[in-house]
Amino acid sequence: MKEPSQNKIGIQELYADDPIEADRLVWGRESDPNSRRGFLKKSALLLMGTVLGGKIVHAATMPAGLIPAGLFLNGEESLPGKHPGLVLLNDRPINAETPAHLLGDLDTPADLLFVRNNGIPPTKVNPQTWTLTVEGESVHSPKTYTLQELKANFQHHTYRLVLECGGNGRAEFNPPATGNQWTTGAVGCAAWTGVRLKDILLDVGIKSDAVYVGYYGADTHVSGDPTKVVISRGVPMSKAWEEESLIAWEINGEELPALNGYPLRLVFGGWPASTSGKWLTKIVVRNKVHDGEKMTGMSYKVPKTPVAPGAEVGEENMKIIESMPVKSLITSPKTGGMLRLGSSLAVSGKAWAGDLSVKRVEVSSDFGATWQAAQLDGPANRLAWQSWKASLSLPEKGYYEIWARATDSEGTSQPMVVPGWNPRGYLNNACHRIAVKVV
Ligand SMILES: Nc1nc2c(c(=O)[nH]1)N[C@H]1C(S)=C(S)[C@@H](COP(=O)(O)O)O[C@H]1N2
Ligand SMILES: [Mo]
Repeated sequence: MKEPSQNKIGIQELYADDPIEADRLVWGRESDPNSRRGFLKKSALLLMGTVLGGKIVHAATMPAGLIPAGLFLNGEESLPGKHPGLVLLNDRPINAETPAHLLGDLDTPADLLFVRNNGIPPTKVNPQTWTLTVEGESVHSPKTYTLQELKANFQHHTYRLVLECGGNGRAEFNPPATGNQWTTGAVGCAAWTGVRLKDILLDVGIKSDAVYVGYYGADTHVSGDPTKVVISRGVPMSKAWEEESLIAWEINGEELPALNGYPLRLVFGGWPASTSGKWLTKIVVRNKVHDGEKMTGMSYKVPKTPVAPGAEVGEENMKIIESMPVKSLITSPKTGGMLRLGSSLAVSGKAWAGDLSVKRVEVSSDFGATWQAAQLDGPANRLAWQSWKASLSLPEKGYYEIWARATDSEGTSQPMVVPGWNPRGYLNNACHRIAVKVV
């Protein structure tokens, strides 16, 4: 399926010091529909048809991730409270990622933060009556707080924290893994405000045998079965006690978007975002590794030792993902930009490294043969992403790829190709690449 129309856009210039109005400058398709596995599920297409008031006739050839233009006819965004630039991967449950060129802000705006729902968000949320209960084998006695009490009785803290889905980058694994075919956009870093989980745990009183905390949220299972838990994951006590581990009600000074956990959620920066429970109603303090929904089985786990692509791996040989690996994104220019020969190309982006920090970012315009150091800012606080920028000169007319590679504080760099295959397609931290033409 070829789509030549966009290639006919006339030559546009990218000026080095110009903020890039990306949509005018694209010479190719931003994503080749042939390269994207996972066309929208039949059920999703049917549902979209209902919303659009008629079936999508050529649904079979509709590229994955395309949001039907009809959804925007009234100037409405397809997802409530979210930016129209998000790419919808699934609509039941809703999953949408952020294109790299929209992630250039130091604090990802709330409407640009990706959405990863495993179930159906609660529809009637009343912050006045919302409560959080802390219970489990390892609390002395359970305690319930209203949202008002959390806000009134504990110190507020704000941290910039990276949220990245463990499955970000999954689309590149081969053999493919089932699940949302995230490309690069299941990540963001925002200023989260709330109370420290630690302060609440201390207030409740935790026994010395505590091993893990787990969460429960108010979302419901896609099947409609009210007895089924959507997801209930968690973190070991060492992460729970960290100063940056928050029970948050604000993002960048605003209420949480409905799709991102309004009115209350956990935020564990640097860990798979599946630990950051949304629509938070309950925290359990366990005397063993939490065994909630999607803690057990193969979810959010990778093989203990490397395996060949496509290998069958038994559960006993899998381990729970903890800190996320070092990674970076080129947020400007947007892939597909054109540059006039003789001008230098300003490249910039973000880099992050799970529980660690990033000590170096390099860029390459020759497929990794040579690398040039980028100027790298420090993080706003521990577990925040870091901005970087570089200026490249591209010597002659033609096609280039710009690659970025980050190295963490312990000296581990991003791989240039897709790293270790794993059955569920987690932790792809391969270098991000964009295309640029010099004309
Ligand atoms: N209650 C609840 N919490 C949840 C989820 C969910 O489906 N339900 N999804 C988890 C997963 S897998 C991810 S990646 C993050 C996504 O957070 P976001 O949608 O705010 O970006 O939320 C996590 N917390
Ligand atoms: Mo996730």
